[in-house]
Amino acid sequence: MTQDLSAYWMPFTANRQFKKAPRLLTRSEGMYYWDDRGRQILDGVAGLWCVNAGHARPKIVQAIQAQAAELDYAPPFQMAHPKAFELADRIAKLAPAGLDHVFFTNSGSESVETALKIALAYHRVRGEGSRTRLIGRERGYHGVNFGGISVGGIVGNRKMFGTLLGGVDHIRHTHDPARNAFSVGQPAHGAELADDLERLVALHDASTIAAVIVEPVAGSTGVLLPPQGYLQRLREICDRHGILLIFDEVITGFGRTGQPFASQTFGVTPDLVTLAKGVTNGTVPMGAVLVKDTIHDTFMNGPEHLIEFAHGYTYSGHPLACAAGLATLDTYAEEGLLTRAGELGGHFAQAVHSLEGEPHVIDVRNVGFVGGIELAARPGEPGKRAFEAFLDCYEQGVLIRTTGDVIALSPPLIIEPAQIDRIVEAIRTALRRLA
Ligand code: PXG
Ligand code: PLP
Repeated sequence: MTQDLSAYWMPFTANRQFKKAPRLLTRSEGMYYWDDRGRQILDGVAGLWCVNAGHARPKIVQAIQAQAAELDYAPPFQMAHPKAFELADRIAKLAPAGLDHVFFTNSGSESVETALKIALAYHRVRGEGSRTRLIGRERGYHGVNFGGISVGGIVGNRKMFGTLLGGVDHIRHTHDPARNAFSVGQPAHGAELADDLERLVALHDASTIAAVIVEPVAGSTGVLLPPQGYLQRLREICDRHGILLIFDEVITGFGRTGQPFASQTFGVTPDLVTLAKGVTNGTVPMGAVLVKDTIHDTFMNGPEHLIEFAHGYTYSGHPLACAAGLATLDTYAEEGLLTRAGELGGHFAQAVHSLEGEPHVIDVRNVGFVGGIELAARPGEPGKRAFEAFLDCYEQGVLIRTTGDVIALSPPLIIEPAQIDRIVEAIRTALRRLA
């Protein structure tokens, strides 16, 4: 590397370590990346849980190129362009029934902020402005903005940043390896953990609580699945107390769990859904919030010349993102990708669970095309063993991702069985030579 790497302060990266031995990707196609050494690397993580249709898909590439030449930007406030309406309609048709309205953002983090604000404003508009409390869950990841880290439950993402949002509380996480280790699919034990919301209702009173936000499957924190019956129970408790239920589907959206949305996989419909990543196949930043009709309609009152919801981003519904999104949804539909993780999920499950019994492996978790392989932490060096496995796999030409001591797999939905096997064998090889 002749280039000076110092100016770029890299996100969520050990900057000094990285810059001593950079890993630079220079090209991508289908299931593969190529790096600056010209090596081909099998993508086991869909970039960062987002390139669900695989890389450089021609239809998406062409749509972005054509859009840039035709209409580069259109102001989204008191103005619009046709593709924003078209994409909103297409997304609403994929979404669980009743979630027919779409508010565009530019990332998962912005989607979370937007959903929390919709929840607060909704209660106020309908005359229950005392509902100001927001409830998250321990180990939750909801992006990095202030609302998201406040309801989030990852201490490392919170502790440096002061007092965060007031009026936030958390229910307990559902991770219970003592009872559920090596469960295939949803673990059997832990539905009763949803009752922790009743504890917070008893403490704060339902009349002060606006919404609860959870990931149907927690990704960033290490692939935590909802115990059987847990999400249903959470839904029931929210209904009983008039609390809105928000599913953060930033990683689970767009086919990751075997249905377009995890709400459909698990048969539980929330009031608001946050999405991002897969909506444009990772090509152009975009996020959105899906909103239940009754919530949306509550805002559509009062004088028609007034703005109903004082919120929005300069780049909400950006033309390039909308063009990319439409071509992405076409590609998903043409190739049946949004249900492929269900169809091939059996092979994927078998492959990742074959790592049970390998050195250091203390749990394996899976749903659709999501795999979590948890390693015992090396004493005094949390995360280091898994990171070494990541480096080893990269040298073998396979890109995996680690969070703490969990290896998280989330391959593009176009992956073939032999490629699943190759990823798992690379991990096996790495585990067998790791200290
Ligand atoms: N909610 C959830 C559930 C996410 O997984 C976000 C919100 C934030 O999205 P943006 O687009 O603002 O990054 C995410 C993002 C990982 C990893 O290592 C996962 C994410 C981000 C960074 C790393 O698993 N997910
Ligand atoms: N900061 C300033 C000074 C701005 O004028 C704006 C938008 O106009 C923003 C921040 C917000 O930027 P965005 O809409 O891209 O989130």
